[in-house]
Amino acid sequence: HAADAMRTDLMTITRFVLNEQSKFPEARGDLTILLNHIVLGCKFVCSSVSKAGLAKLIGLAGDTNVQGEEQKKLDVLSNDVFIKALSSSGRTNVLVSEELEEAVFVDEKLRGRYCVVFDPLDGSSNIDCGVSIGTIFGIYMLKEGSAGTLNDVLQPGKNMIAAGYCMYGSSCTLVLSTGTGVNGFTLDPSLGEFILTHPDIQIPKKGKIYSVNEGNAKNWDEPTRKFVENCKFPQDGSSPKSLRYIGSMVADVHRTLLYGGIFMYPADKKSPNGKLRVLYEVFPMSFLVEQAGGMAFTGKGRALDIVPTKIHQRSPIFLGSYDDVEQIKALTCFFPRVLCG
Ligand code: P6P
Repeated sequence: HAADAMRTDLMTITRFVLNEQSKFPEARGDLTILLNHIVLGCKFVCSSVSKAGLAKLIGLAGDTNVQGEEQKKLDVLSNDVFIKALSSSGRTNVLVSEELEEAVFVDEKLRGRYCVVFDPLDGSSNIDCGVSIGTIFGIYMLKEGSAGTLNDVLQPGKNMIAAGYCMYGSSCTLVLSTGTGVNGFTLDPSLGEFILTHPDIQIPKKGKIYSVNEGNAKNWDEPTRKFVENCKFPQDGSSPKSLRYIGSMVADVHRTLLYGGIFMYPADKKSPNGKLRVLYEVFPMSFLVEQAGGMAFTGKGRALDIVPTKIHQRSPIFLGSYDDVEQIKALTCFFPRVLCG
């Protein structure tokens, strides 16, 4: 009967978010409406990504985005879909997209109280070979008394009220936190609904996996080099960790959340701030990892404490199982990389 109950008592993401909203009597339902529009965007991108091979959507669109990378048609499509879905919700004010050099200020008639920072299709260089890619997003409230300026999206990550990602892989999985834990939903294409499949995700306290692009090892600083060395040749006689690196942040972080371990994009001599973007990669993933009981560290301090000054700025990141990130923190304090906060 339990299985039947499960089949008939479907916990959709819409129902789940409404349940969450009911815990806050003063809530006006704006976040629920905003999240529903984000879910719509994810469903659209999921369908486009799964058809890409057939619809010949892959291949270069000819333009290049602000990062100087060649823009694939799916990037352009995903960005347009999310900008339209977010602004038409009537709940957003300032939007930042990885694909757009400048922030978007929503038309006055449609303005709301939330600001969304997002990467519409992260890892898109992997599209053509079928590796999982994803949408990453973070949500801020407008600052007190603000009518919507750049400062509303230059807040530290700890001010986010929600964050999540949608991974487009063998299945379409949306992982979300609104500040009271992390939950995963899988799209049932026959229903067109995201169903709760990973309730209350808790990241294992310690993991057996380390995830980093070893190709950058030549340029790493001493703490990173020492930590990776320990993963491969443990001093305490424990067994070496396994290396798993997909090169698509959403896939690497999703595996880290479910299986444990540490995901790193460290600073190196070539890129002193690492590669990943603070607003729409580091902050949302750090928010989720902390909500799941893990830790997110920049090599200098807590990732969510960064106060951004530019919307596309980068930061090094070490995130995952609490005990594993503790180790890299301890090494950082031991080696004179920076003064330890
Ligand atoms: P590298 C993908 O381009 C991305 O932005 C992230 O999704 C991923 O974690 C990282 O870059 C991979 O970078 O230098 O290892 O190829």
